[in-house]
Amino acid sequence: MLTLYHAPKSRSTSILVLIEEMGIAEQIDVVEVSISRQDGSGGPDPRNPHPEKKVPYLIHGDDHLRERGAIIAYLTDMFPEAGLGRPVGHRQRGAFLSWLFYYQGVMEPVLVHSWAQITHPAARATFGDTKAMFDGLSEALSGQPYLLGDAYSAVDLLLSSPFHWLPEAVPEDPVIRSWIARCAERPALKAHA
Ligand SMILES: N[C@@H](CCC(=O)N[C@@H](CS)C(=O)NCC(=O)O)C(=O)O
Repeated sequence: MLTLYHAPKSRSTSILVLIEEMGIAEQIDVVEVSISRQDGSGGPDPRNPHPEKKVPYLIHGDDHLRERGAIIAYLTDMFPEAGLGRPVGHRQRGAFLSWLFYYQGVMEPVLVHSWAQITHPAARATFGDTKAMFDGLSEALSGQPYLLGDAYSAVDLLLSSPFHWLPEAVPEDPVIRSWIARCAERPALKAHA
């Protein structure tokens, strides 16, 4: 059995949406926990096994996973028949992993720095800026509806996720706007909005 630690209106909602998209809800026990919120509300939940009391956190037997990208790779590998991932041996395995890691390692830091109005030459040299990030997304999406081509996948779910909650972060670029709108139409996302 798999157990997901989740807090409403947090990043772990992306994993609930993924679970619904994949049709694997019956195989995952969801435990709702409290977390410390940026407005000072909430607080760490002693029942949450995450080492920093964050969500999402996934437990499978003795194995523990943190970070949405890792959890997404794990679940899509474990249930390949759901079609949301790109298993080992698939011709798009590298592109799939690259987008997941790009989100965690570059895109989210760039978005958080921009939202918090933090600029520093070292951050810029390491992560680039919002223009480079949006130009890259726009290029990847020009001529195709989703990041990996014609089919929606878990990378669309993860990379579009911040824009559903932070509309002010959505750029003017029509290619990116229409991709976000397509992703927002997914019934699984609407069910957890
Ligand atoms: N990089 C992590 C971020 C996890 C994270 O920061 N989650 C927030 C909720 S949106 C949290 O649990 N905050 C509570 C805390 O920091 O104590 C991921 O994408 O999974």
